[in-house]
Order: sequence, then C-alpha cells, then structure tokens
Amino acid sequence: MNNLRQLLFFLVVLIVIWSCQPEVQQEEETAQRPNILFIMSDDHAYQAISAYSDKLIETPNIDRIAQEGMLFTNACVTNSICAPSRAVILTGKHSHLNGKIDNRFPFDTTNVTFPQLLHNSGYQTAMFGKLHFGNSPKGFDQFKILPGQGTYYNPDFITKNEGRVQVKGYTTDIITDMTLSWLKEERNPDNPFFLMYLHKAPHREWLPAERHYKEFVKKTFPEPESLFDDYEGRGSAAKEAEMNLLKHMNWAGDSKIRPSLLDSLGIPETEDWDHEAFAREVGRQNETQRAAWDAVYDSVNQHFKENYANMSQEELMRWRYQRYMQDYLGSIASVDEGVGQVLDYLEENGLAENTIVVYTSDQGFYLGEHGWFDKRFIYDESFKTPLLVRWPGVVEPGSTNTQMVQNLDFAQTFLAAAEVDAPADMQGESLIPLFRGETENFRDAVYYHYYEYPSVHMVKRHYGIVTEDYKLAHFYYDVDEWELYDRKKDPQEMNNVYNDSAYAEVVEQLHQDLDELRVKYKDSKELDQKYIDMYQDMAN
Ligand code: SGN
Ligand code: CA
Repeated sequence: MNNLRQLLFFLVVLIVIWSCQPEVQQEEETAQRPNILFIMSDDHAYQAISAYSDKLIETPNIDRIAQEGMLFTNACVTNSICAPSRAVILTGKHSHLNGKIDNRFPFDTTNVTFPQLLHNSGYQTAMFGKLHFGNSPKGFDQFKILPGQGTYYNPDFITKNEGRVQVKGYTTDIITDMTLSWLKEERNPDNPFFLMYLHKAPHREWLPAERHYKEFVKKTFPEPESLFDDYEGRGSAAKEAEMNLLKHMNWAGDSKIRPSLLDSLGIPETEDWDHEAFAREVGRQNETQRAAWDAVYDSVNQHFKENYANMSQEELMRWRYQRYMQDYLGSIASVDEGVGQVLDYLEENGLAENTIVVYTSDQGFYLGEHGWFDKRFIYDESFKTPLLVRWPGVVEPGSTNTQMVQNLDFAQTFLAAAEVDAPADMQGESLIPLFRGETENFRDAVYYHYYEYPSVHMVKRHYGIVTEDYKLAHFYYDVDEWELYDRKKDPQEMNNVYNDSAYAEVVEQLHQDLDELRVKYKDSKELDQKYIDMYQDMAN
C-alpha cells in the first residue's frame, strides 16, 4: 500500500512538473492556433472569378475556396489603390491615420502591423510577391518581394537573406514556387504559420505566361453593357477621368502593338512613356521567351496592320476591349493554377483542416464597364474586391455573406483567430462572427476615401459612405460635387440621384451618417487639407 501511495505521489509530482514547463504549454497552445494563408492578387476584379460570375473566365481553383467556404459579395476597400490598400490591410487603420494615402510616398514603417504581432506571439511568418511599399516588411521570418510594381518576365526580387536577385521565368509561377518551397522546406511544424502569397498578376501591362497567351489571344469575350458609357447622368469626375479604353490605354505597352508598327501607321504614343512601358515588359524577355511571344503576337500585329485604317471609332473600342481582356484574363489563368497547387499542397500534407485560407485582391478593377480600365473610384467595380474564405469547422461550406466587410478588417480578424489582443487604435472589426454565420451587431455602413489626384488616370479626390442599399460620395479639391447611387435599383451606377426629390430623406440621413463616420474614424477637413498640402509641397 505504501509503495502504491509513493508511486502515485511520484506520478502526480511528475505530471505537475511536466505541465508547468512553459515550453510544453506553449507548444500545446500554439498547436491549436490556426495557420493563415493570405492570398492576394493585384487588380483582380471579382467579375473575373467564376465564383462571382462565369461570363469571362473559369477559375476553378479560386472557386474551391468559396465552395468549401464563404463568398463575400459586398467586400470592399477603404481606398482603391495598391499600396494604400496594402497599408490598410497590414495596419488595420484607414489611410488618413496610417499615412499611406497614395502610391507615391513610402510606407511609414513605425506603424505597428499585425504580422509583427503574430510573429511576437509565436507565429512563423513569410511573404512572397508584391508589396509595393518602397521598403521591406517588418515582422517576417522570410520574405522575397518584387521591387515596386515588379515585372512579369525574369523578375528581380528583394530577398531577406540574399539581397536583390534576378529569377528567370514567369513571375506568377515563380511566386507560387517560392511559396511552395517555403511550405516544404522552411516551415516549422512546431509553430502555426502566417503566409502571404501575393501575386503581381493581373496588374497592367497584363503579360500572360506562354501556355496561356497562346490560347487567350484567340478568344472573344462578351462586352459589358456600359462599354460605350457617355458619362451623362453623373458629375465631372467620371467625365474627366483618364482611364477610357479608347482614349487612354497605351497601344504598345497595353495592347502589345510594336512601337515600329505604330510609327509606320503614324499612331503617336498615348502616354509619352508608352514605348518605354513596352520595352520594360516585353523587352525583358530573353531570346527564347521573345521568340515564343512573337510567334503569337505577330498575328495580333498583322491583323491590326491590315485593319486599322478602316476601323471606325466604335470598332476600335471593341477591338481594344478584346485585346485587353485576352491579356488580362490570360494573366489570371496562371494565378488560378498557382492557387490550385498551393491548396493541393495543404490538403496532401494534412494542413488544410487547421488553415484559414483567404483569397482577395488589393482592390477591384474595371473590365470595360463605363468604358474603363484601372480603379480608384468608389463606384462598385473598383470599390468592391473579391473575398473568399475557407476555414474548415468554422465557415460553412458553400455559404455567402452580403455584409459591408472591408480590407480594414483583416488585421483584427487574424489577430482574433490567433488569440492575440488587437491594439486599441485599430479600426476594423473581426470577421470571425460572420465566418460562423452570426450576422448581427456588425456595421451596416463603410467609409471610403481616395486621395491620389492630380495624378495618373486623373480620378478626383473623394470620400463617401456605402451601405448595402446606397452610396453617397463627395468629390472635392478642384470641385465640390455630391453623388448618390441607389445600389439596388441602379447596380451599374449610371444615374446620380442626389438631386432627385424622391431621395431627399435618404440624402439627409446619409449625410448625417457620413459625418458620424468621419468622426468615428478620426478623419476631418484638417486632414483633407494636410494631404492636399503634401502634394503642393511635392510640386514646389
Ligand atoms: C502604374 C500603372 C497605372 C496604375 C498605377 C497604380 N501604369 O502607374 O495604370 O494605375 O500603376 O497601380 S503602368 O502602365 O505603369 O502599369 S497600382 O496597382 O500600383 O495601384
Ligand atoms: Ca492594385
């Protein structure tokens, strides 16, 4: 009996000692926290994901995330442009507070970003692809990022351990390979991971991989209803923006007509950097890549040479739209394949069950709607962004959410998933209740503010409020114009009903709500002016 007591006592002591060891505790806790795979592409319009619409392209791999998870149909950004969107994502703060209002000024690295907090709490962190901050990310165990916008062929990368290196091949495939090799070779199975897999594609100038351009240059795509929009029914901002496919798209860099042919046809550069853009992208291919490219794009050039003189403005617009879609959608094909490879890896290695997978873009994009390419506006195609989320056991497969979620919410969502307290000055909301299907007590209106003007594409400064039903926007700086859209009745946003008396009450209510949102998010006239002055200082 005594012996048995002693043995029991000894066992209890052992258990107590073992369970008090901090390392063991740490391992048990962290083993349960989910991995996070954040996939983001650059300028990927939701219209070009078949989970949203299969009119333009099939994206079976990206769609898998929604089939096994949730599709958000009203996900949006706070400021529809690249680096500012990324800064909002990483800081969980609006542009006017994190300071990254546009693509021009570098990101202020004294901002606290959520990957730093995840890293401090024991997550292994890595980033591959496009960041576009003008400096390197903090809080990452590993990173390989494109300098600035990066290039499609034989890109340079800024790496954490080897400095700047050039990698031969096609950017999208390289970023996928880097992501996969990190998972295979560098991932530490003892810690949860946070992995950012960030594509450059389908950013301008839209250069697909050889296996895709061969197929895509032969395709014809349906035109959007508003391709020939005359911008009546709206204010001056839509009329004055420089992103029309016919008037503002480059012939060489964008439509891939060779500068020599353009010269011989007497077609001047649309932008004075057009031929340079062609040289920067197509000119970066090596001999083999260029020979394969020419073999296909020769026929595009030949067709243009034979037909240009006889094409009406309307036919030219249609031709430019098709050319644009062939290359833009062709660039998405390899993104979709890469996503499939990474999802397969997670599944084949037992990682899918405990990994949150997010697919999104840094903003939406115009695919000929209103005759446009590019983004920046609060109008739906650029304001909204794709968002698909898979999290087995939490998100119900095949579910849909229509609420006003924003890129502002990622930081707090991921911190909550990792059981890390979010700093009090972050401005988003955790999406985890929405993932669980709990839709109550979530915001019903979002705040938007775009700044980069005067600048490329000439989209005027504006801010606004958007609900599931309405959108109220104020364009300012060199104008003072208000626009209101009825999102349910006029989803294409062709008619500004701000001065329609039938909407007087809606206007009044939204003005009040917008004022409140400006206060809530700490935006103000003083800050608007500060960011105007910044441009004037730069110009002087
Ligand atoms: C480049 C593009 C623009 C684009 C900006 C911002 N021109 O200047 O069309 O709006 O980037 O894009 S390009 O011919 O040089 O590609 S962003 O995604 O970085 O915000
Ligand atoms: Ca972008």
